[in-house]
Amino acid sequence: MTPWWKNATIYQIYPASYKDSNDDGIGDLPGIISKLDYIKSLGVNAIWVCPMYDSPQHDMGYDVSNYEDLYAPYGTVADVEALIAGCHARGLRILLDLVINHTSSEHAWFKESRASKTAAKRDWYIWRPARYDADGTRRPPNNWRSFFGGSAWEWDAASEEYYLHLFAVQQPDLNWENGDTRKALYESAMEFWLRKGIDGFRVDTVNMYSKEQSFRDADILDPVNEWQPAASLVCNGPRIHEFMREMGAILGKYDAVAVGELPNTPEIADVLGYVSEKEKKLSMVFQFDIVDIGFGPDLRFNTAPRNWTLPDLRRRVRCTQRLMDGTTDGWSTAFLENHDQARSVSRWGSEASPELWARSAKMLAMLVASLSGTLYVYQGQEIGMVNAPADWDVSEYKDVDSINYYSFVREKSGNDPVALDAAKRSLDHLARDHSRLPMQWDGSPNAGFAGETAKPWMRVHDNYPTLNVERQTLDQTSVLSFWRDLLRVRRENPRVFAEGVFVDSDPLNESVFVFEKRSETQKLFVALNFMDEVQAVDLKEKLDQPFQTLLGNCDEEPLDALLPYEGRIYLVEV
Ligand code: TEU
Ligand code: CA
Repeated sequence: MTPWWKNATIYQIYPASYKDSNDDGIGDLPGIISKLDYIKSLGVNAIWVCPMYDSPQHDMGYDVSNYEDLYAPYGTVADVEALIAGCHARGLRILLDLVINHTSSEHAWFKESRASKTAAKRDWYIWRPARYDADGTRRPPNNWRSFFGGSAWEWDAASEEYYLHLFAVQQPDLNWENGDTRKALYESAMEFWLRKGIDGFRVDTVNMYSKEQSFRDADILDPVNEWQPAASLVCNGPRIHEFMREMGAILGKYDAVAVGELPNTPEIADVLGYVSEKEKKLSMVFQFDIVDIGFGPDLRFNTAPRNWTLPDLRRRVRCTQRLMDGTTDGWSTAFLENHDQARSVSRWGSEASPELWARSAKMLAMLVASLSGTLYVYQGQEIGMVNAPADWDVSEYKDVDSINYYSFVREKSGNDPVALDAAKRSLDHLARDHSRLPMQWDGSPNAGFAGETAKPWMRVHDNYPTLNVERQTLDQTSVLSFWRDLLRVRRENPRVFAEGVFVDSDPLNESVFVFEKRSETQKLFVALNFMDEVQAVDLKEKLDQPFQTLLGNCDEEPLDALLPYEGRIYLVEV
């Protein structure tokens, strides 16, 4: 029996930016509840709600100060219970976000831990003494870089030690080596909500809980930077699978699904360690092969638009898809967007004209929805939302990752305008902020995200009068209508869409991405033009059996050419 989540499409919601029901400018749970009928109408099977827990919001809720209560502007625990009931009443399932590599520095546990070196909960976090230079200058315990830049260690003057924070200073890493800490996490962050009937979790940074305990310096991979990336020392550590088995046992008690965020794990054998069915750990993972394309080699933002090639993208697609080639008992995911990624149309499609914007949004939809694995759609992707305009001032970027990067460049360059301009252009291209602009519901002020008197926490995109749900609902040729059709054909042909074997027979082609998906009884041919010019193709030689065109984003369908950003999905019954 195929578990529900294998052939499912899961819709990701970022609570701060989805729907503000009380005009305080912040999205909230009653707002999400008011949109459940819309969500159901998309044809998705479940929602994943990003952290709504109590938090000082230094990292938009990924800094949890109380796992068992809500960030007040989002609502109350009762609102979550109403959201769970609202989902289940519509045949939707609900996943919450599980953020247990770290807590907020405002969490009671951390306050107790930092009280003194001998505090009962001292060992619940990762404290280490300073190192000192020859001249007596105090230094962090090692050279690890935080994922948000700078040292991964913060000096606590009161208790005279450093604590580890792989992310923001306000996100101290929990010490998973301590069994009491794990037990408290399993109860407070997991079972408190599982008992309320949620269907599972998206698990944040799922491979970072076991660090190499030597805490030795990371290899110098970036000689010009004082702090070094430590992914190899903090990801997939020595006890991670022991911890995964503990979590898997709890999830199993509730028959709950778990999708783990698995960065920095390129080897399939390592991925299988997390998602092989017989391991009884996680159900599936988010791998970063596709979405990391185009990132800088050292820093995410040290890059420029369109610095990727189609052969590189195809190779990355194959990296993830090969896990589901019928030879393994593992499972993965298909996604192009989430709250950490810039908008897919801006990264890989076109905004050159309204026609190319819509066509490329549909082309990218056909790419991701034709891939095997559980499909994830991020709020706004279904209407083709795009990056914030490049002429917005840098002050519109609210994300800690963006703010830290811009400050880093300002410091490093001595406030050099050329360097700062390049940094702003990098943020315009790849900042996480682009996925966090308020959802665009209609053409009213604030795009219907909030009432016209509200001041949304993040600026609404200027294009909301023409790019919004209401306008696209009325238009059968809209991106939204296309996504509804696409999810329908995927639902109607689950074996070949969600479980079919991916075959790319032309991996070096630099302009047109034609791939197949094969099941026992059907074959898909997906032909996608990634360029803004007409491309000659020879689809005739592939379509040598009777075929059906399931979907396409242009009117004509010559077998020897594809228009700019044209895509088609053909179905062959074998
Ligand atoms: O993201 C972790 C994260 O940033 C990974 O993608 C990885 O560490 C990095 O990209 C290097 O590959 C999760 C959440 O999705 C993010 O929003 C949070 O900021 C972060 O964890 C901390 O909780
Ligand atoms: Ca609100």
